[in-house]
Amino acid sequence: MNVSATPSAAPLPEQINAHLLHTVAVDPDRASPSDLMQATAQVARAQLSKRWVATQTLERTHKARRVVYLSMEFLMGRTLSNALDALNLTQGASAGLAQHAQQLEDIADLERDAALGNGGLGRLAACFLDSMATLGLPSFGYGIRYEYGMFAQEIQNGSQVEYPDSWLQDGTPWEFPRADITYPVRFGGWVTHKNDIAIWQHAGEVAAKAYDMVVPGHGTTKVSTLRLWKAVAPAHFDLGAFNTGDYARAASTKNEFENISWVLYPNDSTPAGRELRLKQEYFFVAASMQDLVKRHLNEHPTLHNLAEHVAIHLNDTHPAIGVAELMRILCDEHGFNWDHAWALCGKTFSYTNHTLMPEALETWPVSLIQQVLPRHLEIIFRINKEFLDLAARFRPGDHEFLKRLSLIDETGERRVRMAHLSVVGSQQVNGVSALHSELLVHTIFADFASLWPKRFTNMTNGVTPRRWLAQANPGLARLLDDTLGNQWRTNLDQLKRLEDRLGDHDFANKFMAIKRANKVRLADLIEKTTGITVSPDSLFDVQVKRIHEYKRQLLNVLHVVGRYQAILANPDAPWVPRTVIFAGKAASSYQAAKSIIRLIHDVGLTINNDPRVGDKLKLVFIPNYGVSVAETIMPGADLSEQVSTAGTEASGTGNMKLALNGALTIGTDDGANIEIRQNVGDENIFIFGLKTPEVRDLRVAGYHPLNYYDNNPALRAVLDAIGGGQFSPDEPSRYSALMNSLVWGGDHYMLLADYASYVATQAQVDALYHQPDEWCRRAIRNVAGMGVFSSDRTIAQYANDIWHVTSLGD
Ligand code: 26V
Repeated sequence: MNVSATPSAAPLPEQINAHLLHTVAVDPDRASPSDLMQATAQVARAQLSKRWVATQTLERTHKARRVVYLSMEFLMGRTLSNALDALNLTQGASAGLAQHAQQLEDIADLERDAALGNGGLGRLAACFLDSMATLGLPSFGYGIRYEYGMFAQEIQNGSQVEYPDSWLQDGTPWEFPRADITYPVRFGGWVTHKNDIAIWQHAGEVAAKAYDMVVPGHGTTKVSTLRLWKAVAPAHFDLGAFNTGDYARAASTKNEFENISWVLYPNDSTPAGRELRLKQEYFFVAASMQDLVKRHLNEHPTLHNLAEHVAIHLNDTHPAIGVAELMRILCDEHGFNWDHAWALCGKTFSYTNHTLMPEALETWPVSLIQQVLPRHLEIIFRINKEFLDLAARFRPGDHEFLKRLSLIDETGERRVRMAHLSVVGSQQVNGVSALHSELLVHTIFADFASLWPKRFTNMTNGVTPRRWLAQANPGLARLLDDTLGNQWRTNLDQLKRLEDRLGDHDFANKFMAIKRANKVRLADLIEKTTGITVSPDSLFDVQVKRIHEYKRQLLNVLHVVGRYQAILANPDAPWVPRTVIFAGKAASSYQAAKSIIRLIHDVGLTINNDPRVGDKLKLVFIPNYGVSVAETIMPGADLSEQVSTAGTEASGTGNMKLALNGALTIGTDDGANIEIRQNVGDENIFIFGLKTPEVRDLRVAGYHPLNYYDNNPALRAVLDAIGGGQFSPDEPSRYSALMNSLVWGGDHYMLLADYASYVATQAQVDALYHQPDEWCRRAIRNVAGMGVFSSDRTIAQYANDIWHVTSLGD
C-alpha cells in the first residue's frame, strides 16, 4: 500500500500543532501543558506505529525465531522521553514546545508512570525489553494490563499509607488496543477421559483482550512489543439479556470477569486472596500461549517445529503454569503424544530464578489447582511421575532424594512447587548474578543440579544505559558524548576509555560540577516532597529499594543514630556533613517493614530539628519511590548503600544504576556487588561485613546477638536509645519489639554481627570525602568500570546461550 504525504514529513513543531488540533482537539494557541504532553506523545506514537508495522512485516516474512518473555511484571515508568530519544526527536520536540513557552522536561514530568511491577524483577523486565528492541531481537513481552499498578505511597504522621494507582484514569497515549485480538481463557470444571483423550469440561470463561505497547529500540528502527492482556466478559456473554433491568447484578457479574486484571499483587506480602492471583497467572499465560501458537500456525503448517521458532522465557515462576498449558495444547488440542510433546516443551522453555529466600518461593495448594485448573493438575502429576521415575533410576532407593525433588511438597497440605515445575520444564535455568547462580546449585536446586548439571547457568543482570544514564543524567551524558563520542549509548564498554581521563583535572572538574547540579536537583525534590531543606554540599548517602528486613535499611538507621550520638558527644570534630536519603515501599501487610519506615521518620524528626546537629547530619525519606523518582535520585547520589546480609540479595540492580551515575558503593559481598567490585577495583568500593560462607558458619555455630550488644557500648547505646523511646517520646515502646527482635529475637539478618564493620567502613567513607579529588577519581573509575552492567550485555548473553535468537539486521 502506498501511504503518501505522511504528517511525519513536516517539521516537529508543526506536527505537534497538528496533533493539538486534530487529535487532542484544542486550539494550539491555548493548549495546556497536559494538551502539549498528549500532542507530543501522539507525534512519537505515529512514528512508532510505522516502525512497529515494518518490524512485524520483516519478522513475518523471515519467519523469524522469536523470544517470548513471560512476566507478571513490567515496571515501565514513563515513555515520552524514551520514545523521543529513540526516534531522535528530542531536539525537535524541545523546539516545538518552546514555541508554547514550555520545556520538554516539565511536559514529560506530567506523564504518569506505568508501574506494573513491584521492584527489581519488574524493572529488570522493562530494561530487558529496551535491550531486546535495541539489539533488534525478534521479541514479544507478555504481561497483564493491570487497571491498578503498584500502590502510591503517602506518608502521614511518619507512617506509610497506600493509595490505589489508577494510572489509566485519564487514558494513556502509549497503548494500541487490538480490538480483534482476543482469546478465551477457561477455568474450573472437571476432566473426562475418552480413548486416551482428555476433555476439559470447564466451568467458567473470560476473554483476554490485547493491548500493545511499542518498545522502541535505540540506534535502530527496530521495535519490540509488550502485549498486555485485559480480562473482559466473553463475547457471548450478553449483559443486557442476562438480567434485563437488574443493572446492579449485571455490573457485578461483569466485574467478576474483569477483576482478574484489576490489580497488581504485592510480591512480598503474606498469602491472601490467592485464588485470584493463581487465576491471573493462568490468565495471561493461556492468552499468550494461544497468541504465539496462532502466530506460529500463520507462518508454519504444524506445531512440530515450534521449538525451532520460539523460545519462551519464564521470568520467575509466576508463568510456570505455561509448561502444563503447552502440554495441554499439544496433547489435548493438537493430538501430540505425551513423549513428543514433552520433548518439544523441554526445548522451548527457559527460566530465571530471582530469589533464594524460602518464603518467596511460590507454591500452590493442590486443592486450589484442582479447583481452578483441573486438567493442568493432571498434567503436573504426570510430569512429576515421569520425572520421579527418571530420578529414581539415577539414585535407586534414595527416597529422601525423590521427596526433595518432587513437584509436590507432601509435608502438611499438599502443594505444587512452581520452581520445581519450572526447572523440570526448562532447558536452561539461570540465576541473576554469579554468586546467586552459584548458591542456586548448592542450595535450593542442588538435587536438580546433581541430575542435570548443564541445565544451570548464570546471567548477571544489567540496566539500560538509555534510561539510567542518557535520560536520567543529561549532564553526564553530554560530558560522555564530548569525551567518548555517543556510541556508549549502545556500546557501554566504551566507558572503559574514561580511564584515560583519570588524571585530567578539567574532566574531573566538569564531572564534579555535573554531580553537584544533580544534587541540587535532588535537593529540590527532597524539599518539594518532604519540606526538608538539605545542603547539596553534604555527602548524599542513598538507600533506595523496597523495604525489607533482609535488605537491612535498619542497619543504616542504626548507623545514623550512632553518628547522631557521636556528633552530640563530640560536636567539634571535623564531621563530614551527610544527608542520609531513603526511599522505598513496604508491602501493605508487612508490619516490620512499615515499622522501619516509621522509625526513619521518627529519627529524622529528632535529628533534623536538633540545633546542635545542623548540617552535619540530615535524614530524609522521599515518598512514593518508583521509576521516575529513581531517575532523579540515582544521578544525585554520592554513596550507594547495598547492605543486604551476604547471600540474600540475588543481584540488585539499583546498585548498578547508582554506580553508573558516579556513586561509590558501600556494600556487603552480596549479589552483583561482588561483580561491581571486580569491575571497578577493590580500592574503589567499600565492602564490609560477613561473607556468605561466614554467615552460614556463624548460623551453624550458633549466632548470639546479645554478645554484640554486651560487648559494643556504642551499639548498645543506639539500640537502647531507639528501644527506650528516645525517638518516639509520645509512645516510648513503639520500637521495643523491633529492637528486641535484634537483641533477643535471633536477629535473623545479623545486623548486630555486621554493625562494627559497617561503622568502621563508614568512617573510611568520611575520610575519603575529605579528599574531594580522590573521591572524584574513584567515582570516575566506577563509571568507567560499569560497561558490563548494560542490559544489552545481559540480553546478548541470553540470546546467544539460552534463546538462540539473532537480529534480522536493519
Ligand atoms: C523476596 C522476598 C523475601 C522474603 C519475603 C517475601 C519475598 C517476596 C519477594 C521477594 C523477591 C521476589 C523476586 C524478586 O523481585 N527478586 C529480585 O529480582 C531482581 C532482578 O533479578 C534482583 O536484582 C533482586 O536482587 C531480587 O530480589
